[in-house]
Amino acid sequence: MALHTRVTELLGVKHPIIQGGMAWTATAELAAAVSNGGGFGIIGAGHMPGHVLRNEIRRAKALTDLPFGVNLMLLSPRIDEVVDVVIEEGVHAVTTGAGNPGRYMSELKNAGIRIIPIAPSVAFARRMESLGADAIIGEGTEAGGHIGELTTMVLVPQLVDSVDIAVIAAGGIADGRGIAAAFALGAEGAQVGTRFMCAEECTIHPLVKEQILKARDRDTTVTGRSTGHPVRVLKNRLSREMEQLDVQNRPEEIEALGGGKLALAMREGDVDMGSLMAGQAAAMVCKIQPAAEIVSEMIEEAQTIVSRLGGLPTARRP
Ligand code: TUI
Repeated sequence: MALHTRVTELLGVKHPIIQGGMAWTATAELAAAVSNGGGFGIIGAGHMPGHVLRNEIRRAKALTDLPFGVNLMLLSPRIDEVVDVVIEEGVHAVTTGAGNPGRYMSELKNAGIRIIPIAPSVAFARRMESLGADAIIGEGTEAGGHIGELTTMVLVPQLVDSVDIAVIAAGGIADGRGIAAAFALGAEGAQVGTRFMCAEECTIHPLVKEQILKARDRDTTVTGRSTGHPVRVLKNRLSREMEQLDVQNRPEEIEALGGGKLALAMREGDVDMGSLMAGQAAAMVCKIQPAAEIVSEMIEEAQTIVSRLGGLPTARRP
């Protein structure tokens, strides 16, 4: 049974799997490999300056003829130049995270770029729909990196009941069971981050991949709650130091300690003092494999489950 939805239609892809736009992690190589595998690859712009992102987009174009996207990290001080580059280079769609993309929506839409904001709540999703979002990603607190409060299981069905645009589930999805569960909740696609960190084409440091493969169920924690920007990471020396500062309510020192630590982990491989942003599903990632194989394994497993359950649910609106 093909899993064709409004999301596969919107993104021009074979399978309803979107790769998470992970900063310092989702490079051109990974994005192109996911798109070549039939999913929707995404370059994570993170804090990149415009010229670096331009280069990544051009490299991805050289690696695939299929559509791919860019994740705009809205806390970036360089977000304005990043939006300009995305418009100049042209990508199929953007996802946005860590804030409100409202002020960029008309510019992006006028350039023909589809906009898929990440929403941590129903109110935010409704606001995005009214501003013209093409779909919405409901990201639960199981996800890695900067997170909201609600779980995927509770957030996604409420989004499905609250907006007319398609909902993509994210947070805690690392195998075909997660995809099937997302569909059962009414989602029309799934965003997968952590599992793609262990794709062969993912260029993060091998020592970080090793930490993900070793991770067990309770090995992530949330740091920085007192800063207003809670971040889920694999536990290490940095997360323990941050936890101390959190209980002492010293948010400025957490922000200072966190600066540059994602690159330290992902590029330098410092797994003690680097920020090992990853989701709870790290515990479910057990091998390094090509991105295309991750996509096909997850889809085949989801299809088997969906047919065993007797097909996809029909939309339920109150
Ligand atoms: O954005 C993410 N995950 C991220 S961003 C990131 S880089 C970073 N590094 C250090 C501190 C903070 C960020 C690492 N991981 N996921 C999507 C996401 N978006 N999660 C939560 C949100 C979000 C939060 C508030 C989206 C909108 C929002 O709206 C606030 C408002 O304006 O109402």
